[in-house]
Amino acid sequence: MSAEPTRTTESTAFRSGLDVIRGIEPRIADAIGAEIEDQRASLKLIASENYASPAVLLAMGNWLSDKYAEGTVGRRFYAGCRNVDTVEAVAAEHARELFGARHAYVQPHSGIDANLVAFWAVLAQRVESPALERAGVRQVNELTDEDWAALRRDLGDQRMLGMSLDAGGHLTHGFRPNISGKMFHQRSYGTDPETGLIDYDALRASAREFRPLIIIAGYSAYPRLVNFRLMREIADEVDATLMVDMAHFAGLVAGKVLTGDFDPVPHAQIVTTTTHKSLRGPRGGMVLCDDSLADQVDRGCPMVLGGPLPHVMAAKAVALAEARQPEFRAYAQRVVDNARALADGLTRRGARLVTGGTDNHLALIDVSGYGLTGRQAEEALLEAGIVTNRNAIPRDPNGAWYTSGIRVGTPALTTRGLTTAEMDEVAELIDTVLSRTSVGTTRSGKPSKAAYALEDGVAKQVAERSADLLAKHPLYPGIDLS
Ligand code: DSN
Repeated sequence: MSAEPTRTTESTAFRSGLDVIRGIEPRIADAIGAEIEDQRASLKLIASENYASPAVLLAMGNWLSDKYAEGTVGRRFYAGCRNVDTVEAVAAEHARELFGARHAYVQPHSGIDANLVAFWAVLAQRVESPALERAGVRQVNELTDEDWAALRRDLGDQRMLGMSLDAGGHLTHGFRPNISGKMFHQRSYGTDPETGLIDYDALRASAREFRPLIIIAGYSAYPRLVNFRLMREIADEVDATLMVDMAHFAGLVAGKVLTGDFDPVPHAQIVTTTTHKSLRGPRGGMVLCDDSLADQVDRGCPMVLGGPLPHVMAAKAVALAEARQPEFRAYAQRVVDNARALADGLTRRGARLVTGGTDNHLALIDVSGYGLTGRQAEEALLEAGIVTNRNAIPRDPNGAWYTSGIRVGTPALTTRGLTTAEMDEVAELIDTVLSRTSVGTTRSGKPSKAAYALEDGVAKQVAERSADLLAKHPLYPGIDLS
């Protein structure tokens, strides 16, 4: 974490803030205080989480939150947006510079919002439809019933090719429980059963046959690199738009660990991301695109989004400024080094990893090798103070609820300062818990996919070792709320 400003300043800022909140609703002040203590005490391996800096957190707690600012910089539907204009322009400038993008739109409130903006922009650009054109330029509430009927007809047959969920793809990439799966006919591409890697030949064949409007790349549980140059080549061959959702690995792109074929920005026409994962910013989303999509993307609000969250855009600007510092490159490299050390440590102890290892910030443990479901493993690890999440593995026999996988990621522990040598100790703790957990039973004595039994004393012993490790790397050392 940044050493500036001083400990005293940070402590004063957060302590004073909590005092003010406590005066109105003490339970909320207590919950905020308890959250930092929980985070300090746990070994956080959730691949999509991180610890934002005090400057990022503080940028969100202020009166920028009070402003409505629908529209874009210099062209708002509300008066008095001078300061919001500054905030949004600075955030977008940092985003463009950091990622080398032609255009940046920093308003989306989350990853799904960023994806919806991108889907709409591509539809508006690519689908020939007078109704769609009208929808793009009018306020949605001005559309007539006839406009809506025509719109549904014109949009009815659009197709999206996205990575399958069990291969590590994301729900918002065209899957049924999500609106994207209702907007598009979706077909999935997956991974090779032998290697676990994306099968680009199969992807190409599928794209030629399916003729999607959008090929979407990006993942939330794939532990290897994606060749975006090749993906663009395939997209061009079938006249599809390449969209990359880099939410998970945006920090690795920002930190120049993913470059050349593995940097999505020069290859995709449109790139979306969240800002709170490896990028270490506030909870939110962002869209980067080339000039041809910029106007449509800027119509995200009011087409898809509500009014922007100016306080969160301010925090995005701060986080992006941090990510432009040389230290962030060192951080991104350490995230990957740590993930590799963790994966090696697990493999040496006999754990089975999907694809056999990792090239990015995450690894996926196939816990069926320990005789467990993901659900059992997740809960046993949590009992010992290790926070992970269960995740499907390719062709998972236990489905998306119980799963056979545990996803582990290193962005958070790396922010905390853990080293590669210490990741070996983390691997030891994970392996200890998993190898000493057995399948529990239901009340009627049948084996249960949810129940587990951790040997007596293991949780305590692992929690103590984990506390020793974490004590060497205090979280938010500049903040003392006592
Ligand atoms: N929920 C995020 C993750 O954990 O990967 C993705 O949206």
